[in-house]
Amino acid sequence: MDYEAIVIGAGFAGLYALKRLRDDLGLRTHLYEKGKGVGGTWYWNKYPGAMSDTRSHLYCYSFDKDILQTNNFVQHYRLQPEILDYLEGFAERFDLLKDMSLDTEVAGAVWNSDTNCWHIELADGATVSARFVVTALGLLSMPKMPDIEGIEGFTGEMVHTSRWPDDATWTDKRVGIIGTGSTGVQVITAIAPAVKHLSVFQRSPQYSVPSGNGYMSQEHISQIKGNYEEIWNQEKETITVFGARESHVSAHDVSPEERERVFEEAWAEGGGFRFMFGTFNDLIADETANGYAQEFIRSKIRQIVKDPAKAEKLLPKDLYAKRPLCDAGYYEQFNRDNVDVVDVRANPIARVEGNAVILEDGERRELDMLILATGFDAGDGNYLRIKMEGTGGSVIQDQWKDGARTFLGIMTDNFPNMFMVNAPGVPFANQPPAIELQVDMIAELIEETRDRDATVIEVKKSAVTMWFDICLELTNSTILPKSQSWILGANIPGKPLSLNFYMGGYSKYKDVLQDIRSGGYREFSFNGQE
Ligand code: FAD
Ligand code: NA7
Repeated sequence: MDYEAIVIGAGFAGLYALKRLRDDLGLRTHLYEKGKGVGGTWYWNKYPGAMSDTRSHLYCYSFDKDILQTNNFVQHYRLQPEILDYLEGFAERFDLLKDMSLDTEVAGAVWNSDTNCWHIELADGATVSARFVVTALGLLSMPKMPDIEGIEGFTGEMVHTSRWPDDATWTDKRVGIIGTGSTGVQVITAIAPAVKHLSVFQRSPQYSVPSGNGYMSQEHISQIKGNYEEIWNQEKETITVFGARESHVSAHDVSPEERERVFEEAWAEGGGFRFMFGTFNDLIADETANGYAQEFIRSKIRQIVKDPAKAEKLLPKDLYAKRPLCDAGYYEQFNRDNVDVVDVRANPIARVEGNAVILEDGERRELDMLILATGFDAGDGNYLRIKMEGTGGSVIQDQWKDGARTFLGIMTDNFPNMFMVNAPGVPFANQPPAIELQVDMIAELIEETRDRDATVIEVKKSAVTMWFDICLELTNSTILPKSQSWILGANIPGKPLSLNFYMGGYSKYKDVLQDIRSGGYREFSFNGQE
């Protein structure tokens, strides 16, 4: 056996897993990452305007109190270069790089029931073996390319936002962008002032609120640093841990004037999660409550966008139930003469020819650069592209053909000793602390296996089925199934329902883990024993 544990992926999840398994459990551990550097999401997504919209002091590992004291975050939200710098610094500080192979893609993982080991196949054909594997392949990591005739032959510069090259330039160019999700909104806002012309090919208009990003006062920063432990403790009792002060008030229980006041206050303060979860507690649970928020944001769009024809195209008419967005002046960009919105639902893109995007009505837009902000095959996207074979010839692609099924998002049946971070079924919450919960549980389960003098841990199918049912029930108690987005896998044509999230959120997930502990880990078998 080459290693006791192998970790795949060097984002927030993989880096923390390597540290925990190697330093705290003392396992001989190695990490493989297909990127040339560490950082995961923040290594790949270098597009202009990329930022996290979780509060700066919460978009980091919560265990790492020292680094926050020395880390100089200055704005409410961290921009991509700062987050990448933070993760690179984390890898350096804990001396993680010496146990990693970067630029190394994992192509397969096959379980050997005779030796109770995983055989990991690397893309270059080499094989390594390990007792345990932690796959930290990313929630939003496998890029989704649009299926448009002729696009691969585009003769200008074409770039997917999650594969943004360091030397890309857009100044004074004729740029087209497909996609107006969180990414598209950030890119458009960042590049609009500099480009010669921007054609925004919009399929679904978006609800977005101001981010409210800006520099924090020194007092505010000192106050956070001085009370950091307490802030995290309080946050960890919330559902989302986004720092958004979740509301306990229904939108139905206040007068129309009070609703307006609450929405105005949230709009002025900024933050997408703050707006969706901090105004009223039923915006994602109740269509009428949701409708109040929709109408408020639509009225803001009408006020901001001066050209009524453009404003009409930008007005979302469906539910406010995708991942909540925020921006640094998105709608304002459409007041520029050089920025245009093309409604590709009404007039779809027919094909790409040479350097032009051709619309169904025959209109031809010649471009120097085409930006694809078309999102990701979320959740199981990276899993389904690896050959993964568990016990008795089980293959992940077959096992998950009707949608991914996991217990807690960290393990699936027939795949002993294989743990996952951020696979479908993880809490809908700020990611770094949610990742810590999962990785800590994985470390605990490996320790439990050792304490029982066992070499094999496997989750029971009944636990996987139970977790799926819980996730389904919670999702069905929201209006999410009525909206089409990556949250339930609806952005990938033909993809079955993908329950990417446990909608109980962080604090309830933490309670579930405690129940498992108190119950003696009966959801798992150890060396085949109950
Ligand atoms: P990732 O960071 O995606 O890392 C997975 C790694 O696995 C990647 O580096 C990938 O190259 C590697 N990998 C995959 N397959 C293989 C393979 N076969 N072989 C080798 N390596 C492989 N979350 C929030 O909570 N708040 C936010 O504000 C927020 N903003 C976001 C903004 C953007 C633009 C995006 C894309 C995501 C955002 N997220 C946000 C979600 C974000 O993905 C998580 O917060 C977090 O970074 C996920 O970390 P991870 O380690 O699980 O996955
Ligand atoms: P999203 O949120 O999935 O957005 C993708 C966008 O691309 C969305 O506007 C899509 O329109 C659009 N899209 C995708 N394919 C096409 C085609 N073929 N034609 C036209 N438009 C298309 O991805 P993001 O990267 O913005 O954000 C993902 C997450 O990363 C985000 O939630 C953050 O957590 C970070 P649609 O809405 O499907 O009509």
